Amino acid sequence: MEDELQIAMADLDEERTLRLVRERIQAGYTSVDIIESCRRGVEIVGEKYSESDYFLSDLIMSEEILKEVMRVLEPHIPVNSQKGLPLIVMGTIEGDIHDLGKNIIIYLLRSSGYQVQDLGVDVTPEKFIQAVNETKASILGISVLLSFCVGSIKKVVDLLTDAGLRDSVKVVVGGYPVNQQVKEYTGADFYANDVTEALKIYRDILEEAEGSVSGQ
Ligand code: B12
Repeated sequence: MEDELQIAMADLDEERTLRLVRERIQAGYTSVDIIESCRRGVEIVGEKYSESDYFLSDLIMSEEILKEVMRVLEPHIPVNSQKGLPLIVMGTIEGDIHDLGKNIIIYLLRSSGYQVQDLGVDVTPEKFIQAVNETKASILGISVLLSFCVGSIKKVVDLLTDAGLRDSVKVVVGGYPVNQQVKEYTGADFYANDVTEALKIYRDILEEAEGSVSGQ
């Protein structure tokens, strides 16, 4: 099915994109649906960049439009102040400065009541371990958009194992190049490259934790 919003985003037409976002909010679309249409549009921007139809300036333009979309969308994202949810540490892996997807996931998680410590971008494996140690977080989220940075995620998982923390921390990796193969190579527990799957993973981890507590 043709998705007008996805196309407007892929065309880097800011005015049309924001108009469609506002129309969809009015029409009752969920924020997840709206974000997904935009993400797919931005994916096309990336493909056009790979084919040299778009340039670096177009990637930057897609960033600006996506930030505006989030500014329009954020006041409409429902807030759930559920208490006692697990603490999540999250960051973009060393060498990589892409953070739009990570920031969206963090925003949605915080809106759902999770506490999230955001380490930012270009985070070294050592810094991830230090943050897990300091916060005692039980979930570690790592974002990666550049394929050649995937190796550093494996290093994070290896360091967690060396520190004796592997069994107490669920590792979730996310981002455009992430798939089952990346999950297996890095030793992560879960992977997601869209919002719906990402939120489902955190819900599943929570349910599993609650199940193991009530089952004790
Ligand atoms: C916007 C963009 C940029 C912006 C980033 C701005 C920012 N603040 O993030 C700028 C212009 C800075 C940029 C720079 C570069 N980019 Co760029 N960029 C993109 C683009 C077009 C969109 C990324 C994006 O924001 N998508 C929208 C968000 C919502 O989607 P997402 O990130 O996938 O996140 C979703 C899911 O993956 C998931 N998710 C994400 N993180 C996490 C984490 C967890 C824990 C979970 C559970 C889920 C999750 O949930 C999110 C919501 O749905 C992509 C194309 C693409 N296909 O992704 C290229 C792309 C990633 N860039 C690319 C490249 C090559 C570069 C540069 C090297 C270009 C250059 N010559 O300088 C630099 C690298 C700089 C660096 N060191 O990091 C390539 C990477 C190729 C590769 N395979 O490695 C891509 C794929 C474009 C392409 N097809 O060639 N880029």
